[in-house]
Amino acid sequence: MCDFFSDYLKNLKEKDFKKLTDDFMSHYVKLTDKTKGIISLEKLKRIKEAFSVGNLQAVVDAIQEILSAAENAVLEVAVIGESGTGKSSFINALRGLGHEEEGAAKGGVVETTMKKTPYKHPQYPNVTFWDLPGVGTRTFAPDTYLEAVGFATFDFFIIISSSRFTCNDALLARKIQEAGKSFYFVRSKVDSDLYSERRGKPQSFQRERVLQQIRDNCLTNLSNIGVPDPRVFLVSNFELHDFDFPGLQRTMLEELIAHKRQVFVLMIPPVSEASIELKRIILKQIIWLDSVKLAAVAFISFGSIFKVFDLPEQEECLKFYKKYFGLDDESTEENAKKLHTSVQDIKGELRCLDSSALLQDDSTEAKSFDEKFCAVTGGPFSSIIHIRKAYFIRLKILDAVAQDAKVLLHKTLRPPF
Ligand SMILES: Nc1nc2c(ncn2[C@@H]2O[C@H](COP(=O)(O)OP(=O)(O)O)[C@@H](O)[C@H]2O)c(=O)[nH]1
Ligand SMILES: [Mg+2]
Repeated sequence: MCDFFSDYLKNLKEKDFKKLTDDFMSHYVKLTDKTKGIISLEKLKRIKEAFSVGNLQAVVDAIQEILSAAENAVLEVAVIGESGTGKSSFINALRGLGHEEEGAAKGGVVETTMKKTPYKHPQYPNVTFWDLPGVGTRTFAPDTYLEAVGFATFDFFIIISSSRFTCNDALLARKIQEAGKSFYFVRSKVDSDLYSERRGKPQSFQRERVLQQIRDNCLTNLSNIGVPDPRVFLVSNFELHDFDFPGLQRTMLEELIAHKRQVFVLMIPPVSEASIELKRIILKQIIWLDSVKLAAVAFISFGSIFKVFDLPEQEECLKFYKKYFGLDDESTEENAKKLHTSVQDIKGELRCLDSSALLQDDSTEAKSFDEKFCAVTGGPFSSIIHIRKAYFIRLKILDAVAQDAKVLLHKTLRPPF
C-alpha cells in the first residue's frame, strides 16, 4: 500500500519540497474518492504553496484552520412544502428519529405547522432543520415568503411535494433560485405511488416505469418554469435506503461549502451503504489531515516527543466513531427495539465492540515501518513514527466501525419476520 507517512518523513529529511507537495496533493485526491473533500480550493492552494517552499508552519496553520472550521460549522436546512407532504417525517428521518420518538417533529394527517419551527439534531446541536409551511398559506404570502422566513441564513432548501406539482412549488423554486440559493426538489411518498399503481394495474405494473414517470413529471414542471438543471429526488420517508435518498445525500454533500461537509456527514443517519461510505470517506480525510499537521508540528518543534496514542485515547476514538455510525449504546438499544431482539444479540455481531482485539496495533504497515526506522531514537522522527502508528490505528478503528454499521444496516433492512 502507498505509505504517505514514510515518504513524508523521507521528503522532509531530504528537503524535497516538490515531492512533498506532489505527494500531499495526490494523496488528498485519492482520499476524496471521487467526492468533494473538506478542503476548499483556496485552502488547498495555500497548503500547496506552503509545502512547495518548505514553510511547515504555514501548512500547520492552514490545516488547523480547516479542522477548526469543520468542527465549528453550523448547518441550517430549510424544509418547505405544503401541509401533508411529509416535511415532518422527512425531518425526523434526517435526524435519525422515529416518528413517535421523543423530540420528533410532530406529524400527522392534519396541518400541524403554521409557523417556522426549528428542530435541532439530537446529537449534533450545530445542525438545525427548519420546518417551514408551504408558500401561499395565510401566514406566508408568495411575494414576501423568502424574506419572512429569513432565507439568507439557510444553507440550502428542500422543497417537498407528495403529489401533483403545484403552482406554489413552482413559485417557490423560482424565488429560491433568484435569491441565489440551492434547492433540492424531493418528491415524497413514492412508496404509496408504487403501491397504488400496483393495485390499480397489476398486469402492466412496472416499478421503474412508474418512478420514471414521476421523475419526468417533476423535471418537466421545473424546467417549464425556467429552473435550469433541476435536481429531483424520489423518496420514501419510510424506506430511506431505497429510491433516491442516498443520491440526495451525496448531492447535498458535494454542493455544500467544504468546511460544512464534516458536520453534514456526521449527522446523516447511516441508512444506506452509501451514507456509511460518505461518512468513512470524510472521516478518513480528517484523520489524515490531523496526522499531517501533527507530523509537521513534530518537525518544526525539533526534539519534542509525541506521546503514544494510548489505550484510553484509542477507546475514546472508538466511542466517537461508534456515535458517528449509530453504534453507540443508545442507538444499539433503539435498534434492538426495532429488530425485536436483545442488545446482547446485536452486540454479538459487532466486531468493533471487541475493543481488545481491535485496538491491538498489529498492522503490518506499522511493523515494517518500525523496523525500517528502528535505529532512530528521539527527535521528530520518533514522533512521526508514533503519529503514523496512531494514524493506522485510527483508520483501523474507523474501518471496523464502518463495517459493523453495514452489518447492522443489513440486519435492520431485513427484519427476521
Ligand atoms: N407512504 C408514505 N407516507 C408518508 C411519507 N411521508 C409522510 N407520510 C405520511 O403523510 C402524512 C403527513 O406527513 P407529515 O410528515 O406530517 O407531513 P407535513 O404536514 O408536511 O409535516 C403522515 O400520515 C405521514 O405518516 C412517505 O414517504 N410515504
Ligand atoms: Mg408537519
